[in-house]
Amino acid sequence: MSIGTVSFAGGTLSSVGAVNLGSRINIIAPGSGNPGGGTILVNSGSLGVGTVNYATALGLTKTGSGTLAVGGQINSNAGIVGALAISQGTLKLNAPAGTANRVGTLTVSAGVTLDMAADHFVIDYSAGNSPFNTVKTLVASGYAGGAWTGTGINSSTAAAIAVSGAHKTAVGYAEASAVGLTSGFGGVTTDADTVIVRYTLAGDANLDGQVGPPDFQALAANFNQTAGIWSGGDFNYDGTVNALDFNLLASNYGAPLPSPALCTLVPEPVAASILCAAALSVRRRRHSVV
Ligand SMILES: [Ca+2]
Ligand SMILES: [Ca+2]
Repeated sequence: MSIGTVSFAGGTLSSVGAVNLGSRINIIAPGSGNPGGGTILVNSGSLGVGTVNYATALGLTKTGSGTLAVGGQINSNAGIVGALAISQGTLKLNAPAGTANRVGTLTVSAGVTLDMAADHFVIDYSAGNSPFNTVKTLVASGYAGGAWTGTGINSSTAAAIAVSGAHKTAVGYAEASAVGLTSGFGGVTTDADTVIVRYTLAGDANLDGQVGPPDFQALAANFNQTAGIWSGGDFNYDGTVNALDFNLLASNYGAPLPSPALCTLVPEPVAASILCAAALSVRRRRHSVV
């Protein structure tokens, strides 16, 4: 069964089988007789939808143990910061390459999964209400020791590459202000009150999709610290910035960001001696400045 446009103005859309909503879901402003926003219940299997377009700050709630697979961008219109709550099961992202999903609030309940796949995600929060620590905890849970199969925020793309890829990928997170991304990211609005989450290479501290000198410098500046965050060099989410994180960074230094289709074609990592030479070169420059 395929359906075109569905507009949510309150209520529940329920599926127990395979359904594809080919176009988009509009989260429309509340009017007389409806509360705005709505719930998508997927009891089992997978429900596919196109874009999710917010025209109201009220939100979309995903319930049921099945998967809601979003095949387009989740985007709040300019000036709107819609809510997304995943209360049960899994919500899987799949926005077009280079475009970010954007919401105002994200709620992922315990034991529930946001599958980032290879996406970018922006939470444009209200001042003083940063979800940074919540996102940090959710991503650490999804990491699952490197398998990327945990609940919380994980990535099925990173999970596939964890099995066979030469260059490990990850879900990085940062306050936009910490990585200089306060004037837009992935084609959507960002500002100083924004948390950015993206699929990228392990070691990409500044979330630019590459592992290079700025990432090494972030790690070096925080080495041996025990309150580690991704943008400060904690690439295995254990809270400490140490050699384990350096090894993740070094194995991806200068590498391209792989996709699942490419991971089996990517050659073995660049020789460790070259990586270390590059890293040490950066370190020497830093020390010479200091
Ligand atoms: Ca980087
Ligand atoms: Ca670490």
